[in-house]
Amino acid sequence: MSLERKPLVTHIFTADPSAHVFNDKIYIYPSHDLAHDGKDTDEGDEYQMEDYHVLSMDSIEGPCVDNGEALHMKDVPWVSKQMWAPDLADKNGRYYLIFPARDKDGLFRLGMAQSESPVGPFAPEPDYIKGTYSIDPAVFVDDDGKVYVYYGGLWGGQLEKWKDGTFDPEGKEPDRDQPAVGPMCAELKENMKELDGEPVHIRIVDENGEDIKAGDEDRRYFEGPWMHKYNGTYYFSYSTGTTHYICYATSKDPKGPFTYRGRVMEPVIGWTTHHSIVEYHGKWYLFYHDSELSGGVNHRRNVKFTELRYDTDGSIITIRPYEGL
Ligand code: FUB
Repeated sequence: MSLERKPLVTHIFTADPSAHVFNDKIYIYPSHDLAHDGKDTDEGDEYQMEDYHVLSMDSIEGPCVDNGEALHMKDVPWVSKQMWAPDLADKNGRYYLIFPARDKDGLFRLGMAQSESPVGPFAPEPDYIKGTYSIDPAVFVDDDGKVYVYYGGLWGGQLEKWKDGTFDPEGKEPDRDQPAVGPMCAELKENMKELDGEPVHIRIVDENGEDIKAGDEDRRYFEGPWMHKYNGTYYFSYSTGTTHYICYATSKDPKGPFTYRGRVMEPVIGWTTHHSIVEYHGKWYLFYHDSELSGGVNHRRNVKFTELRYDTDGSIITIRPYEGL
């Protein structure tokens, strides 16, 4: 029986799935939600994750296997709490897990840990990647071998507090008629442990080339970036946070600007929506989460997948996650 649109595992809560294919198997790198009774806040205090488990599937039919704990925050010297949405890249025969967490000063940073196996265990670097901040890293290895990391999230993810590259605890989103805060993009060096040059803000523009505005909550970037390439075009997809959509924008350049194209998926059960897109055996799949398993508790989520289809003009056909179920 297919697992499509069903929780992939039910023995733990999982979220923020980053899916990849290695050696013909599907590997999923999720957050591991903890089942506490704490209250929701705008800062995301309810997302108290402490470790990572890697899930895998021998085929899209399933079953989905939990390969156990792959990294715990007690083994990462710079982390104080909240290991949020991770991603992974393979490079030169090794597997690099990139993850956000709060450092000892309470600032979100991005860290790296590596392994010779896609399921870990992962050996962390002693310090976070210099020059990084905020959350939700998504790594994209381009056809020419260049490695890009897209990242950033508003509110709990602190992105709006870093507008000029230094941390301002009072930093706010721009006025509603001003360009929205863009996600970040940085290149990684060959060693996968350092940024190669200064990170840049990614611009998301409308069909007239005008920046999407901060008040345009149906379309502006909030968190949860993903990059994939389809027919030579770069597709940048992301969550709009407060309006709970997954949207996408396209470009011929991995650093944009990206032109807004539409919605990948309508809202799911639960406040957050977070996804990845991967090709497997000639079909495309959206991995995502909702809070079905917990009956709607925002911080007790479960990962799922469904097929993603393109129209003939390359646009993504919007997924309505509960239609036909
Ligand atoms: O899982 C914690 C946070 O919730 C992630 O970083 C966001 O993308 C949202 O899914």
